[in-house]
Amino acid sequence: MDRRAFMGSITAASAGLATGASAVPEAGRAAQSAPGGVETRFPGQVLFPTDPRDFGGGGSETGGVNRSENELFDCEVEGNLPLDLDGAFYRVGPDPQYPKPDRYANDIGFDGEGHVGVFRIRNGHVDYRTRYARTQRWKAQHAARRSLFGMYRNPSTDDPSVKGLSRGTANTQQFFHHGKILAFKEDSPPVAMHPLTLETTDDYNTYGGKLQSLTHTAHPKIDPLTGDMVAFGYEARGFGSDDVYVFSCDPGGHINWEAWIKVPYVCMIHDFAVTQRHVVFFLCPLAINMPQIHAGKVHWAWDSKLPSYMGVMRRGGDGRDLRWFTGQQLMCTHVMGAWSEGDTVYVDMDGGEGNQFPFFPNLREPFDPRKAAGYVRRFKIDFGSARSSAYEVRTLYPEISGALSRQDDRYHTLPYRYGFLNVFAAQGSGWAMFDHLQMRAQVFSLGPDVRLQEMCFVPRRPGAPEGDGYLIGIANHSKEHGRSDLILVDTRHLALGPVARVKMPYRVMDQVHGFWVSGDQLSQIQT
Ligand code: V55
Ligand code: FE
Repeated sequence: MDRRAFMGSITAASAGLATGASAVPEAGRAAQSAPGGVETRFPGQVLFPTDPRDFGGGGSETGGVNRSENELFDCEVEGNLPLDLDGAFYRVGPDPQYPKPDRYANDIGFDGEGHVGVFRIRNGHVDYRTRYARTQRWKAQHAARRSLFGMYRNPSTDDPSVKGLSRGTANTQQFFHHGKILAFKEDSPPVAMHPLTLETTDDYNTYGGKLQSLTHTAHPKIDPLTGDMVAFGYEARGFGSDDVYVFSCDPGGHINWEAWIKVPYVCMIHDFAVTQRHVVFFLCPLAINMPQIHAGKVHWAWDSKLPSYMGVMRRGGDGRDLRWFTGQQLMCTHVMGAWSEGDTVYVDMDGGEGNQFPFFPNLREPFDPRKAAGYVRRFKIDFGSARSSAYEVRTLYPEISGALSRQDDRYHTLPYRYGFLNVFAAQGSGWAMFDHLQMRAQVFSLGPDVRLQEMCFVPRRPGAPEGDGYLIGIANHSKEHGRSDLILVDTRHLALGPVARVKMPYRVMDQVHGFWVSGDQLSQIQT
């Protein structure tokens, strides 16, 4: 998803985007959703609403949707794309397949169908391809030529014909593991895709039938020492369940550890932290809200009476040693890095002091954009002390606000030095690089006319030291007809600007997250 939809809400102090979707009268919306007059519409007519707050709002004209599966062989490249750079940059985001019926037109952007794009980079050449994930949902809607699934994570709003199908959109993040691209949505098992063709090979990937959970996080971690992928699912035994399933899967795709735990209350657990010794879950008051769900609205609401928790358990154990630690109320979404020193656990996440997602209504107080501003927070949890029941947390770089934390992904589970954050400032979006050893921050930006999507770190070459390489990501021009560039910046010379630009002739599909896969890994794939 584009910054406008994802982060505009977080940073926009002004009215418009900060209005919770459900706060807008639906009658007013329906009228706006049919430009040119309602009488020209027939049931199932493909026409997206004009109001940018609506699902697919703005349609193809103003970038509310893309919907176009693209291929571009040998993209134009400006500058010096390193000839030894070999790998693929994957991206995924929600891209509404069909407009919702009027009564669900105020559904949120997070409910769009997952559209995956890949830039394959090798020998100075770049080939681009995108495909929708052929989810069960996508296929049913494609056959019906209309939307069949209602509101975000609210199955009671679905067309009766889709009962029993996965609601998963595969729209949030993708990982490469055991030879597959797995495209994730946290309410469902992933979709498996061929890494080069992006053909969907499994619309409901359960690791050979062994996955016990009905859900699967979009933010697994890969242990660089073993190659195991550690993941979890929350609401794991079905809608609203307080069960969490934690597991790991070996490089062959076989589940080799699993445990079940319970949460103190059901809330969005978007990311988690994994160290060599521990698994950590962050809970924040974005909680399931049954009255809202019964009213045909979205799954979550912000209830500031609920505490934030860090839950810590031993990795590889049975989960019975899980303990919950409380502290300052925060909404943290993404983990930058995490490590353990003995039984002390450190977790770095970006987060704000209040709700960061205004499209999930606040139950008790108005949405406060100042509290939504995200900063890097370092949590310290003393799992070794039986008496400790609180986490400590401090803000690391109070001068830099942003979201979508990343690190050099080869340092998942390990002590790490370099972190990255996507910055949203009036003078332009940026990519921040933090050196936690020197507590130094640098910010890369292309000015106010270019919006940067989430970046991803690319090692300079296999085995390069931590943080030595490039940041890769999409830059959308507000001029040049909204065209996109894929840009590559050297982490040693952020101030020198992009090393190379892949000049796209159009605006590419929007993303939530991106993922880099090295050429070494791809060379094992059959075409
Ligand atoms: C997030 C994104 C989602 C979602 C839940 O931070 C959380 C983000 C794109 O979908 O369903
Ligand atoms: Fe995420």
